[in-house]
Amino acid sequence: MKDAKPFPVLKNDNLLRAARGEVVDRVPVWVMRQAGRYLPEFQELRKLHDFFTVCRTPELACEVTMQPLRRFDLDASIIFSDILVIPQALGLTVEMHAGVGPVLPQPIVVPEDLKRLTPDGALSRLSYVGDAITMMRHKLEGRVPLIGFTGAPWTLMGYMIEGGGSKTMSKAKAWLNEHPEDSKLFLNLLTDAIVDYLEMQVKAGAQMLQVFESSAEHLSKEQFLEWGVPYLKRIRDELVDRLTKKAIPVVPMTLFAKGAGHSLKEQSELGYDVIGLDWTVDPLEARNLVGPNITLQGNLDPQDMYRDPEELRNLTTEMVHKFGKSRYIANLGHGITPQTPITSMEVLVEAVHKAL
Ligand code: 1CP
Repeated sequence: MKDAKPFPVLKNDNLLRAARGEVVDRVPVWVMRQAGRYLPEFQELRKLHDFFTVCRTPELACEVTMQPLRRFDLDASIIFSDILVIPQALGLTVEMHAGVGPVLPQPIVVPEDLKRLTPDGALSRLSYVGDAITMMRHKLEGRVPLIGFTGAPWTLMGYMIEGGGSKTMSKAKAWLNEHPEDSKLFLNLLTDAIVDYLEMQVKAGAQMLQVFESSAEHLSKEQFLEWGVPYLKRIRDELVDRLTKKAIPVVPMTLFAKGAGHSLKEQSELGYDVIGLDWTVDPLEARNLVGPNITLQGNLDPQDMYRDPEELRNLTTEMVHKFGKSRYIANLGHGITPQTPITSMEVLVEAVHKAL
């Protein structure tokens, strides 16, 4: 790496200990999308810079990554980026439209369009993420671990076919039925790019990794087992294999498959250290399904962040009591939403730390 200085020693490693099943001083807590639109300082910075300019400029990406840590006593940071940087690196244009979200004006419509993707050199086009991670490790001064992340193959395929977010993912689901062989090709191409990308993030300094399979919610259990699981397994297996061969320490990995509470047992068999839960899953049932050797992460309903502080405090305490202090990382069951009051984050973090 360009910056050869050793990284500062980690002071609060509760997140990593929880992921490995070791004893923690306190239940670690972080929040998906903790750097984002609910923070006025994020909104201010976004008035000055386009979304992908923030992602591509390490100083700006680090500033935004640091913003929630200045306000809240969080136990993790997550590098500011987006899952759609991979489709971009594969040659698709991705625009961020205010109030809409990501838009891909030239989506993959027919199997022939796969030829437009440019996997050669994709990793070098993502080097800015590695630069931001390395810079962030220094700026954190060892305060908390830094999480790297990626979108999972099915979720990325969905955005690339739909041309953006979709309530149904119906075009992408039609591909699975109408072009099963090309769908496999597509998912394998994405899996290869993802493994390269995660290896690069670990080399750059990511201390933990999360794979976002956010669009699992659109698949039936049978479809998730066919179109999600094999690729999620290959990501984990190949990454471990590559790092091990290069004598690079393997970092803990989280799988967050939103809406796949139907397959927790299957998810727990893929080799990930942590399984992220959305809020539809009952903590005790999840623990029964995954057994004692997996860490669970989640899973307060992001909507609960709009409740009175007292109610939010009680719900959070109750959640932590259900999961317990061992093998647990507190989080929401999906990303924090833009109108969330800042005070709710304070209440959440404090309630987690005081619960046990
Ligand atoms: O203009 C803005 O500032 C846009 C808001 C925004 C932000 C803050 C988007 C657009 N992405 C992000 C950052 C982001 N995205 C992070 C940052 C790190 C952190 O957690 O603090 C992460 C982890 C993501 C991941 C991401 N992007 C996911 C997976 C997690 C999830 O929410 O399910 C997905 C599906 C996306 C796509 C995306 N990017 C942005 C939006 C609004 C969306 C969702 C669009 C949709 O499906 O309708």
